[in-house]
Amino acid sequence: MSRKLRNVLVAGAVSVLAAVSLAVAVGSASAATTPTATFTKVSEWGSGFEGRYTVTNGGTSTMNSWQVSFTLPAGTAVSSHWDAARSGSGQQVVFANLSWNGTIAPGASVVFGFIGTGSGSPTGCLLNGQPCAGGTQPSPSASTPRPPSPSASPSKPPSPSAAPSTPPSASPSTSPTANPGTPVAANGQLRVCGRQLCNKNGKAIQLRGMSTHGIQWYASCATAGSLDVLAQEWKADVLRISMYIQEDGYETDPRRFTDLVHNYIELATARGMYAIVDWHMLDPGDPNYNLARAKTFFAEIAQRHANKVNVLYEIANEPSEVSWSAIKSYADQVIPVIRQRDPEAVVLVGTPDWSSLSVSGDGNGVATITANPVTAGNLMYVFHFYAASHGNAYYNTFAQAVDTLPMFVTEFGTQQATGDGPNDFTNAQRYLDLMAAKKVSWTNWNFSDDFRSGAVFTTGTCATGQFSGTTRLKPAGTWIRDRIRTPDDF
Ligand code: IDC
Repeated sequence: MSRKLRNVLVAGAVSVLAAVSLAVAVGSASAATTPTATFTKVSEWGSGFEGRYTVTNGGTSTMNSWQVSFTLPAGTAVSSHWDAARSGSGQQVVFANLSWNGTIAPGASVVFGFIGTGSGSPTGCLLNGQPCAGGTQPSPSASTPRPPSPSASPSKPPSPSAAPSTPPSASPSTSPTANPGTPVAANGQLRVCGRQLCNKNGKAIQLRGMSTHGIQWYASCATAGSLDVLAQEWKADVLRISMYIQEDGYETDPRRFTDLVHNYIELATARGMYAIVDWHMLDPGDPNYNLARAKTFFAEIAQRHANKVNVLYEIANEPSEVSWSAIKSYADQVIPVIRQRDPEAVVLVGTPDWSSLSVSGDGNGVATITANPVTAGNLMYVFHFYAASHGNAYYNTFAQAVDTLPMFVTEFGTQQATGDGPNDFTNAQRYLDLMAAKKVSWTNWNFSDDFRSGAVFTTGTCATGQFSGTTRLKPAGTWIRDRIRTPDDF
């Protein structure tokens, strides 16, 4: 059976399971004339579940804050949550809005969620002290169990922005819905579940793909043709779009670079790949130096692509010579800008000392982050390594981190940290084996024809447009292509 067909069948089987899993829906947003909070079990896996509340303003005046409280039966508990502040004690759970999602216009909704342990469901739900089913005018279907509503599904509706917002140059020949069996069709909206990345059915998955080189230099290597090869021949799940801020990047022409990124997102989407928008800050190493730029950029990107399920936001490539608390402060300011517009997308945050989890610094990165995590949920921390430079100290820290924190390796090379020099495939394979075992997703540096050994194509390839096959690949390119092509376990 072909890999693609198998993916479709597996995805179909899993979504049937998800659809028959218990969905407890309280209230009917469409019928109520007052605010409602609707609960859905998005997925269940025996020992736990992902729960989601949709708070809908069914009234006629704007809501400025919201609080949802409920009771869980003994043996059921909340283990993690996102997009709400949690209080309450024992079996009594209270979730309230964060600073950025308290305002709900009439007719609009806000979603927050949590991972539950056990198998019970909430009861006695109150929204701002009133029954969640709709205050004084509960709808007739108030307590009738029903399947998850489309708005509560983890998959977003087909993107209305795909057609009108597509820059002409990106005009994809195929739409995402015309690509059944692609990674995005199989997995839909991703969410961080515990320390892992889960697909729309709540299954932990691993994505594997490539990072572009800096798009200010190597745009000719990331084209419709090369991305066809990446998606179809290499069978990549994900494209990282690397937009430098300095070094002739974004800061020189924000409009042009924002449009380039829009275009790459459309190209990845049309090929059924996930797209990581990489804010490639490098020097200066303090992400706060580019804070205002990052807010402007991510506001537009998140606004435009909010209806897509395949965009991940990497908000700081490699912080350096800066404390974790400064990085966290930056993340706590940029993430709300994204979440306000695209509430469900996974966000990736770089870690100290060139996304080494501080291995290149004080070495205490995992403990420091665990003690003072980024405020928002549904996010992962970033680790980068270069196999010919980064031996046991890096490996051991990473191995510790993957059991503790949600991790995503958005950059690694089989060579030295310069992206050049001899390959150490043995050490690289050690990292890849760990990432496969733990289902840690990765993108490799880089999909270009730069002269360095870490650029997959031989110099001059991009100008020819001949990306297919293996004849134009450097050793690192052949090696990584084989490891991306391996069948996925979606
Ligand atoms: C390198 C490129 C090189 C470019 C340089 C610019 O390979 O062509 O001149 O950036 O700063 C990273 C960075 C990534 C580096 C890469 C290899 O995120 O930008 O690319 N690397 O040095 N961190 C560790 C290694």
